[in-house]
Amino acid sequence: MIWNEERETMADGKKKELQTDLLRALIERVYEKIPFYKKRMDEIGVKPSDIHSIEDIVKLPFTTKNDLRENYPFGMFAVPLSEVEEIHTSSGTTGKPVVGGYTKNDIEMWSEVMARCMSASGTTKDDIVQNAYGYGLFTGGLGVHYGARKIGATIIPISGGNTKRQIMIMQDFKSTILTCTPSYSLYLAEVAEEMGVDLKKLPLKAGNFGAEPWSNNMRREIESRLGIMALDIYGLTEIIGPGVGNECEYKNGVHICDDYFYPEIINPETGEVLPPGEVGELVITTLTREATPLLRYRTRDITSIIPGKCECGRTSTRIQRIMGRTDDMLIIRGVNVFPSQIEEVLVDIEGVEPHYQIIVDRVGALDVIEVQVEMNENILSDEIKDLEWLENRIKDEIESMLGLKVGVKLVEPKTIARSEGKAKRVIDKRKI
Ligand code: DLL
Repeated sequence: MIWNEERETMADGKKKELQTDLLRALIERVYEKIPFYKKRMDEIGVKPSDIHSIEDIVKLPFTTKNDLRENYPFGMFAVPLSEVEEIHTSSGTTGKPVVGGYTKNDIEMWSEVMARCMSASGTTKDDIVQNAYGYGLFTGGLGVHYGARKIGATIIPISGGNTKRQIMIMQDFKSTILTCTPSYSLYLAEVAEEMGVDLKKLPLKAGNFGAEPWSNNMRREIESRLGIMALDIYGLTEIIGPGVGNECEYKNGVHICDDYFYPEIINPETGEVLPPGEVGELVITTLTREATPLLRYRTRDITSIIPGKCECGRTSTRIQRIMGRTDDMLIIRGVNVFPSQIEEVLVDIEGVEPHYQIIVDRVGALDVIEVQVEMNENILSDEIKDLEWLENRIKDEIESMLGLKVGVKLVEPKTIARSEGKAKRVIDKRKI
């Protein structure tokens, strides 16, 4: 369902005009209000008057996570705190978090983009949204909340965790939409199975899953175990939170709300802008954000722009689902490895569960990885030689995908820690 027909199906020419107008206004604003940007632009000799069209965006400087850290907490704010209605931060576990501020208009814009994302997954005012993203400083909970509110749906603000209670509420309140991380949705399925509850028989019909990378195979697993349509929602605190984009029912890339968030793909090594189809780092400019506007923010997320238009009628730029981050890409003996590639293999293999962890270690001068994956109850009682056969099969499949030999260890069911939010897939012992 398209929430905002006029904006979401806008012709390319008109969209460009709009983006140009918004970019020009943005540049004036950040140059005047944020000393960091004035300095950056002066350094490279660019004035607001040099920006005539959206294509001139390439003249502007990038912003990095480090820039935000150096201006922590409020140095990048373009408005006084008295104008700020809400503050969120990233869930970063190392160092200071990234801070995002929201004015009244920012919250209104967030509600609008989230209404689009949730409508794309079929949410209407008649739906009951079980929102199991964490409420708090994390943007997941309140972002979904604002979108569902704008649509007029009934919200269950249950937040993450307390999984048995989630299942009970889901049954009793007849939730129709589920919002949480993809890994948590599978944990919900597992607990429901233990409780003897068949989620497929409940009225649940769809969900917006995001905040961490997940694969198409994982989608199939979620869809079959929960009996729903599972769509990908993307976003990050720096830009707005969830709501930067969402898949539509064609499941063919994430539609970016590009009338608010202007996307580019760059070569992360050189900063050069790459054409549609080429994989690189996603860079986003917030065209209207008032409290914490960002120019060409380097997200570190790896993806590509999908050429051509989607059958759904939306004209927005689409990106491939995020493959991983430049900073969680492992380089093992010269081979680039994203946890999502390993997941892709595991989810397709009979006998193991999509619960896994990748242990990276250094033996002598050599980096090695071991993939620990849970076997399921059905094969637990199999003979040792059958389990060895399965381990070898997983090794072979990963090797043929990555061109890299890895260790594989089958572990007992339910021994890998479950997460209520973002799953921790990589344990890097090299840093310890
Ligand atoms: O995770 C916002 C969010 C909440 C998105 C709920 C979707 C749903 P942060 O905590 O700032 O914000 O983390 C942002 O998470 O740069 C990506 O690396 C990753 N990420 C978010 N959505 C996806 C996704 C929220 N759909 C970081 N696929 C981003 C892959 C995702 N990675």
